[in-house]
Amino acid sequence: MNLSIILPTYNERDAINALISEIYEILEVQPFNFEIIIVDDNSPDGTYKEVAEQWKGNPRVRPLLREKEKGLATAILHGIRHSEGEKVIVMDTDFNHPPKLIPLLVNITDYFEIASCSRYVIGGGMETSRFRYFGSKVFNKFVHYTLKMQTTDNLSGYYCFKKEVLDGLPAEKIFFGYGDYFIRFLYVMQRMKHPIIEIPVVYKDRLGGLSKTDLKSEFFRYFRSVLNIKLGIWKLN
Ligand SMILES: Nc1nc2c(ncn2[C@@H]2O[C@H](COP(=O)(O)OP(=O)(O)OP(=O)(O)O)[C@@H](O)[C@H]2O)c(=O)[nH]1
Ligand SMILES: [Mg+2]
Repeated sequence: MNLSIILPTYNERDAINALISEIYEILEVQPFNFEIIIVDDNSPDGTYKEVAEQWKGNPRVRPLLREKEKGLATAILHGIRHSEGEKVIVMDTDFNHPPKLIPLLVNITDYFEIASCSRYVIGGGMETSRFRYFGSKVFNKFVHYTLKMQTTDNLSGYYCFKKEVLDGLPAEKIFFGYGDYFIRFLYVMQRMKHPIIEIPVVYKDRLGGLSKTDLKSEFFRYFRSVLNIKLGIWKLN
């Protein structure tokens, strides 16, 4: 298997099948094998059922249901662990992350081990909220100066990587919490000197459903996560 797309969902019934269809149409004309893995945390709106019914009998679309555990980062790790692809793409399931970048991400990871989408390289941006765009930009500067990270968008969460970069690593020590897991992921990858390229992305408006991000509490979580790395309170080994 060449590529696994991981789609974490929580109450995304409105748009999830449209997103899977769009990804599917992009991928079925590509010269590589793929699977699309949906990791749903037993969403009350019935996201899992919606996907399972729509794609029944199609082995390329694999909905996974987590009945006990909840949380974005552990859902992504669950998907990665159940995936068969040599490369993995992780993305939001509400159309914030445009699927048209998928072929580019897959091709460019032949040359770089990780391709991470960024709102802060030339050509990137955010159609959704100016407040979040600039707030995130300032936070990313803070991450840059505190942890000496070279990546410009450490909260993106739309990326492709060769799965082997996680070989031998205690991945559960990276993949916990919410969007802050991505700071830890990029931090570890940069410390391990894996080649990373940033690709410009323009975030689109969420299509349907409700946001799961509570800006204030997430900001404090992200801030704490960065300080924990800096002060050595968080360590990989
Ligand atoms: N499986 C799983 N997925 C989650 C969980 N929380 C969020 N997600 C998914 O993670 C992605 C990001 O969540 P969003 O609510 O879109 O967060 P956001 O992009 O910061 O906020 P918006 O601007 O509203 O799009 C979406 O695909 C969600 O469905 C969770 O606890 N479990
Ligand atoms: Mg979103």
